[in-house]
Amino acid sequence: MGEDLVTLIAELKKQEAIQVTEQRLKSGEDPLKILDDGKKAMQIVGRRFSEGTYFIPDLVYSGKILEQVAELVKPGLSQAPHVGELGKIVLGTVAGDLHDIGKNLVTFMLDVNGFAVYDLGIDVKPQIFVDKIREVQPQIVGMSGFLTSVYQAMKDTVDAIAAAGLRNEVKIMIGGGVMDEEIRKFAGADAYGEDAMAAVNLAKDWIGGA
Ligand code: B1M
Repeated sequence: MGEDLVTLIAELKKQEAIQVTEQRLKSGEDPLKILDDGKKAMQIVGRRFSEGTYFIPDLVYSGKILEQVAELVKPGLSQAPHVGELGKIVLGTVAGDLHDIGKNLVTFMLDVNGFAVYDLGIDVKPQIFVDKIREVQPQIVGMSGFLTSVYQAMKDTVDAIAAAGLRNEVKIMIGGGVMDEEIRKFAGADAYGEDAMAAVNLAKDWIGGA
């Protein structure tokens, strides 16, 4: 099958990456494993960017490759019979952060697992979260963040939800490349999810779904 998917995405070989993805799907492989390889590849891309061998256009291009891979994989993940019945989740990438590939995967996985997801997009200011919570009254709020510079924005968002008197109405989960349990504590959120499936499992635990 030639080079593996992690290497192909990391080397920015779009056509080959798409071909290998199609072959792996055809052979019946678990789509989540393919997404996991995509994430590993992006870690390599990120490292090369930090080391100065890749530049912004490479980050952008790698993102486009992963988005296309994800589009191919998505149909294999969509098997939820009752979309939107388990509960409501308001979710977004916090203020100051424009990354959305990982957030979009989380939105997608929550959606196909039966949650109604209100995706607020990127660079979402705390007040926008608050307004949407008031409007749709979700059980869960999800915040994605991918930059160390947005730790404070995570905390500001939780604080704004509390100041609006809504903190006891929602469970809050955070996730994203540079997030972890320490940042969860700092921000005052209820849980940290490492990947999209962890987000789904947390949501099911909280809402009591299947
Ligand atoms: Co940027 N970027 N980027 N970037 N970028 C990172 C995040 C970085 C780690 C790269 C690096 O230097 N090593 C670094 C952050 C360093 C830091 O803060 N410590 C970085 C930087 C520095 C920047 C800029 C500042 C660069 C610059 O301009 N000088 C700039 C910031 C712009 C801004 O946001 N204000 C920037 C810009 C960009 C692009 C726009 C070019 C592009 C984003 C395109 C897009 O998202 N549409 C980009 C990309 C592609 C990356 C990397 C290479 C890949 C991100 C990605 O898509 N990963 C990234 C390196 C890396 O990730 N290691 C990097 C794949 C994705 C599937 O994984 O995002 O982790 P992930 O999502 C996972 C989990 O985290 C989890 O589930 C997802 C699916 O499994 N998850 C949750 C996500 N949200 C969750 C929420 C949950 C639960 C789980 O509950 C609610």
